[in-house]
Amino acid sequence: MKKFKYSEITPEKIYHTRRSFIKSMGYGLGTLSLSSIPLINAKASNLNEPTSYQDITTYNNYYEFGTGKGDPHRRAKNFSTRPWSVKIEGEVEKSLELPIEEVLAIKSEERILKLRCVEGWSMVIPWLGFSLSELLNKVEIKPSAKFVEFETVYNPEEMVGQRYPVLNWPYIEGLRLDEAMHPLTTVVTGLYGKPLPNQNGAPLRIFIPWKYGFKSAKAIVKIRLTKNMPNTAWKNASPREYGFYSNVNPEVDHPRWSQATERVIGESILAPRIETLMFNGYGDEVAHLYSGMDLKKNY
Ligand SMILES: Nc1nc2c(c(=O)[nH]1)N[C@H]1C(S)=C(S)[C@@H](COP(=O)(O)O)O[C@H]1N2
Ligand SMILES: [Mo]
Repeated sequence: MKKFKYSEITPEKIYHTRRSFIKSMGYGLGTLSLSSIPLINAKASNLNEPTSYQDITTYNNYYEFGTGKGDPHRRAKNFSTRPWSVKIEGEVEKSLELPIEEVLAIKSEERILKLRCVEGWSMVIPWLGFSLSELLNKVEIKPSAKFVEFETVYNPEEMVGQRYPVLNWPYIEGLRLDEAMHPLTTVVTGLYGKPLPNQNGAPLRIFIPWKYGFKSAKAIVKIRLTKNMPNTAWKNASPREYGFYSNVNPEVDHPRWSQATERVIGESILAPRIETLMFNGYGDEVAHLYSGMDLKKNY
């Protein structure tokens, strides 16, 4: 399976570890591509150790199935992910409805990316997926489109959490169009080389590694191009706590807790928390999207 270019996906710390590893081997960066360094060679940072399949699939946030971390894996077992289709609509010349089979036929690759939850924990997940731009390029986007909205399925029969007004269902998330077109914005189709488990967002979800985990909506049925900034589920629930951008930023505290550090899921509870990095460590790739913006105001 083709690996995504490391310089584009690897959190900063690991990236630098790899660079020094390469240097210590006496190779120049010009002669040896970063992606040819096996994962096993750069263990200096705990960020580099993928979280276990067990933890990734049993410690979840998916309020449609309950607010407990163990609820999704217990309650999503029989969730129906077929038949399924994804509509791309809104500010496009012609809207498109793609059967899930066509989406899954797009070539996925392994992308080892870190998830940083706004609650202060993180995981490293070997996703399978492809860039969202590949899907968006299937439609002709009108110049009036400035944002992209993602909508999770509404199915209270099977999603017991949707029977309660915990959030304003269906779950809506959104990105600015240029964020959505960034190659790191991933349509996730699987993890650990397997189809995506229901609790992780089957049959498809998005993943934006430099933003807090809640931006990465699960079980998507609609992708809507819009003129105006989407009214996202979490911003709607608590605008003071959750902004539209929600870039990982250790310098901007959540009103109720610091965002400076994070707990690594899978480590002993006695293990020290690690430092949270700006843009979750993907700043080299994405910081340019926000040049000139006050990220304290645009949280
Ligand atoms: N539809 C939907 N998507 C969602 C959520 C949710 O409650 N509903 N939770 C979000 C949050 S808060 C996080 S941290 C991630 C967790 O993804 P994971 O369970 O695959 O680790 O999913 C995000 N996507
Ligand atoms: Mo989260």
